[in-house]
Amino acid sequence: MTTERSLILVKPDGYRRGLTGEVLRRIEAKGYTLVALDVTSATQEQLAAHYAEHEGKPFYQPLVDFMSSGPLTAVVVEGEDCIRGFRSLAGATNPTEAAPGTIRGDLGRDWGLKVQQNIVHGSDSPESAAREIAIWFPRLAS
Ligand code: RTP
Ligand code: MG
Repeated sequence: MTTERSLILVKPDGYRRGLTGEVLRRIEAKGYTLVALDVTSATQEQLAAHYAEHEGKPFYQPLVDFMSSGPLTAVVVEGEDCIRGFRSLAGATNPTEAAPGTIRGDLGRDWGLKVQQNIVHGSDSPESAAREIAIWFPRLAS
């Protein structure tokens, strides 16, 4: 077990629906520490860097448009195995398939749109976390 950091985004759907506090509550209730938090509007540069792995996929432009559609909250979380742990709290990417008890399973649903709007993002590996923290919180880059 290692103490590590993860980059979480409460996406614009979560912001619009007033679920930011609920997501933060679940993170804190799990025992993870909030290291940094910023309510912000993503720049095109941030989104291009953040979603570089998805460039060229059919959902890429709808995803960037969705992530540009309003404020989001970027959060750095710290804790033992919090990268895997938060992915577990978040649940499956598709909110219709996400298990009850997870953020996406309890709070997300399929709105029949061009891209899955699933409330949260969480880093998927230590390498992704370091890369994403540098995008959203340059002052914390390691
Ligand atoms: P995230 O990166 O946001 O934590 O989600 P993830 O790892 O579970 O999913 P990923 O495959 O990395 O996809 C990034 C985000 O793109 C949107 N997406 N929509 N077919 C679709 O409608 C579709 N596929 C992906 C979701 O918002 C997903 O979280
Ligand atoms: Mg991902």
